Amino acid sequence: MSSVAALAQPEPKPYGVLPSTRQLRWQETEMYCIIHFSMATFTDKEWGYGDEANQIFNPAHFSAMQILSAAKAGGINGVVVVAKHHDGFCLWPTKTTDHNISKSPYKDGQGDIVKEYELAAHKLGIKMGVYCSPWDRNSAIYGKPEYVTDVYRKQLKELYSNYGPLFMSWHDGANGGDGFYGGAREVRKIDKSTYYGWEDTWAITRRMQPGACIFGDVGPDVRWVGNEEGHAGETCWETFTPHAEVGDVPSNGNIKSSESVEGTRDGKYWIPAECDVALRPGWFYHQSQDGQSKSADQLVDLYYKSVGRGACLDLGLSPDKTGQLTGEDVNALKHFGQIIRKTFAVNLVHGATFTASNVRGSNLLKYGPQKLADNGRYSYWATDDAVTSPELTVNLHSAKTFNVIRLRENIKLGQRIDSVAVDAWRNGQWTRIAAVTSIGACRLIRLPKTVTSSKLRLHISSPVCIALSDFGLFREPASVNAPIITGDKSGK
Ligand code: FUL
Repeated sequence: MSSVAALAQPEPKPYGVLPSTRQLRWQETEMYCIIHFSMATFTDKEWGYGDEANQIFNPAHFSAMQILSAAKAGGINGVVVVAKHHDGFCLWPTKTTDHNISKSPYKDGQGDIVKEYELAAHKLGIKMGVYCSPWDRNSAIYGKPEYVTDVYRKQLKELYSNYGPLFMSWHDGANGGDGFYGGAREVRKIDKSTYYGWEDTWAITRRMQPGACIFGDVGPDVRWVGNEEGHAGETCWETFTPHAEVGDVPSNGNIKSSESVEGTRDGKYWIPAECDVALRPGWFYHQSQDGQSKSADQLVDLYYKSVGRGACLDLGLSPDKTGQLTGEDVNALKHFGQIIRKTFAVNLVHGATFTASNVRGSNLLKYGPQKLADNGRYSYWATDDAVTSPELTVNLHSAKTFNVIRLRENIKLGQRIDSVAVDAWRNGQWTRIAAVTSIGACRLIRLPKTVTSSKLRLHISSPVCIALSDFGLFREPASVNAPIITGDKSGK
């Protein structure tokens, strides 16, 4: 059986719902960070009440460059700036409220932290996104329709107008409760299904930032994975049919989030998962949590459980009161990035021969190179239309030692594959070394120990012919379990 370049062959027909170009771009981002640095950093809280004096906000050494350089060293390709958290304090000079940076001592009221992030991100080649909390514990009119139309949506419009093209607009599900509310100091409950008028809000995002993926509990572009621990389900589908927790209409804050972890096989919409998790115990910096940041090893584990399950990893970073990441955090990121880069530097499949061995009369067709979104890194292999459960043999031509297997589908043609089992030829026989369900954009299988073999066999099961864009074998560096040494903030 030979593999043939099949440029003249018609491409396989797409299957089910498909990703948009903006979703493909988001998928290629793989890892980004969300940065919580605001009033709550100075009040040592996770959720500010909204009554904070603007004078409190005055970081002496804020450096978007220090923060984003450390993120980049960690392999992070995008940033979601928390421009306003639940306390309502805006990190840009907004016209919508006095609770903002222009009324603080920072740079004598001339500062704009969102702009500083944008400029640093641009210099470093990192994508820029924003989070503007819909819940606002400072606003006197929170709970009234005018808050949505005259405050929240105007804030979004300011953010969408002044900070370049955004790759994400992040919409939180935390909704209403007690707060300052202009001095009322009371509990305000809103109807989370209807109050924010998400359809109208998201129409603004689409109009002003057409390239931005909208994140929310229900997507519509990217779904919350249903936990803040940074992992997707062992099986995780890119497609999803959300259901409401209460009533019939699912919305941000009203969703059966237990279903988000795995998504839905053949779901109604293409809404892949984002796995968010903070590097430190809290989203904001707290001195009492120094020494408790996740280690590089823990981050590596989360990488396999998020990116390796077809999702993206959104890592929470928390600059301290000076306005920079601590040495401990900088080092964890640096070491994490080194491990990931080393692991995937050499693909041991290079030069291998692929054959579809059990399929009589069928060729394994190679199409490509195809553009996924921007990187153009995907050519792909497909079986004939009638061949839905092929067995692919990968001849490595010499013994290779590996402990990571990577599989990707050409998701431009939908999520087709149900499951893959992998056998290795060892001691004169086939031995099963892994079996997984759901592949999608990326599936990383981290084996419990290394395997040495010169030949592998994949059993693929799919309702339609397969379109596999990647099969890779890698070996993690020996230093994965090396201890983390805390260092200075420059990462030295
Ligand atoms: C949550 C918020 O309530 C947390 O404070 C944090 O911003 C996290 C990323 O999203 O829902």
